[in-house]
Amino acid sequence: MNHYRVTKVHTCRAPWMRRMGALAGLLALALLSSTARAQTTMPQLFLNEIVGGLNAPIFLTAPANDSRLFIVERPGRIRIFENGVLLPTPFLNITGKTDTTGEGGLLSFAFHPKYAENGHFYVNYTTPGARASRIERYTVSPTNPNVADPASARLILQIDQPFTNHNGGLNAFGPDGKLYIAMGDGGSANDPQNNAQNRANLLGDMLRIDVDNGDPYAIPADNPFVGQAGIRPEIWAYGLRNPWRFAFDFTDNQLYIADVGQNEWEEIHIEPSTQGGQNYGWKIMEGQHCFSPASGCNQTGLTLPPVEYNHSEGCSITGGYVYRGEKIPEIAGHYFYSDYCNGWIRSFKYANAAVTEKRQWSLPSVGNIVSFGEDAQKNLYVLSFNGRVYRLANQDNLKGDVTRDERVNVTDAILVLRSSVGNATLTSIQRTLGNVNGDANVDVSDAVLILQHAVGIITQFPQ
Ligand SMILES: [Ca+2]
Ligand SMILES: [Ca+2]
Ligand SMILES: [Ca+2]
Ligand SMILES: [Ca+2]
Repeated sequence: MNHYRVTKVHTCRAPWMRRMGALAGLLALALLSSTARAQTTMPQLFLNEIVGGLNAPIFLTAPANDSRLFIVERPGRIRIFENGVLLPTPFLNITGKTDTTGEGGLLSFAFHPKYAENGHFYVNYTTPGARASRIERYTVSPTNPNVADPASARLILQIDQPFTNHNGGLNAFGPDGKLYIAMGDGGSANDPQNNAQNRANLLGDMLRIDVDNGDPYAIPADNPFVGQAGIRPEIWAYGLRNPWRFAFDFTDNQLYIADVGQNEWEEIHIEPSTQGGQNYGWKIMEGQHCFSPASGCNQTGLTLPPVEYNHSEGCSITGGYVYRGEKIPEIAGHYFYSDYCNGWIRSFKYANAAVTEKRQWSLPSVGNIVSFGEDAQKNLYVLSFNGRVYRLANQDNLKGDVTRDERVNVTDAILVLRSSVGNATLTSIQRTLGNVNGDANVDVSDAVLILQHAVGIITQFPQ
């Protein structure tokens, strides 16, 4: 194209012609963006409260092919939520071995991929005063699937902690069947011992061990630093500050690590789960920015995060999961995360080294989000500092479900009927869900429609 000619023609046009041109451009943009919106219509998501009254819920998981939810309470208990009931007896109680000093406590656990056969699971907790991080294996009772045997404890790994914060804390098995353990830089601030860049210790690292061989574990032969002098062979990747939560996407075989930042930047690293050896940069860098030194840092060999956000938008990243559940197909493949201080929930897709579809969801506030969790059906959960656990849901699927058990049945119709005669009071969320005919009121006509839906006379509510 002849740039000079284009410029010349443009400058010769009358002012009104230029305005018309600009208007046509705006119109085209508007049409384009409306097309884009139509192509990416997303459901209205909703956080459906599943269970409350927990004591500092901090992690949630489940064994494969199991309908139970296992919820970690930070003081040292694992609770089971089964068939709508929080069982009074904990699955495991190790409150005598841990306390919640600093950022300590029982921080997570992982079921062995062959839990159904061997009954093993692996906890990650800090010893009293957060003096050390301990990885222990426990085994379920041979006679009661809802209770673990406290006497089955077996120490797998202990890592001394110099400070009470930045203990990492997540255990998870990868697609390769190896146990991955996220370790923070030890704590204080600004990594005073330079632990994240020092591969002679296990602080500030992602570890990978083989719990099916060795005593108490074996080093996988394909760990990236095996045989290198002065480097701990357990290290899978390093240069992490406090990787509080990380997640494997078993569909795309990617590892997402959400690393909590220091003063300015929260970051998410995404790498193929088969690729180890990365230096994720801390404390040379914080996010995509030099930290020490503050400018002109040597970035050679560093792997930078494809996603970061500034402390103007939060204070501490809470990493989540890539959604792979069946109930909300529109968000399949989207990675969800939050911020502990601001409580928003955001997501994006990551493929071919590109981040797309970044969005912040419009959701009711549920306070400080401590962690996400995933059940055996790959439903996604949000755990709040308020002691409650919420399941991510499509609000349209909840229409008519005023009891919010994700089933529309006679109980819902009765509750709406009772509220219409002043015998029950609905919350504003219940009113939104119960107003199935979309008019101004929640009344008998809604109850009738819900009843018809419950017994199969209708399969859809009027829009
Ligand atoms: Ca620490
Ligand atoms: Ca280290
Ligand atoms: Ca219901
Ligand atoms: Ca209505």
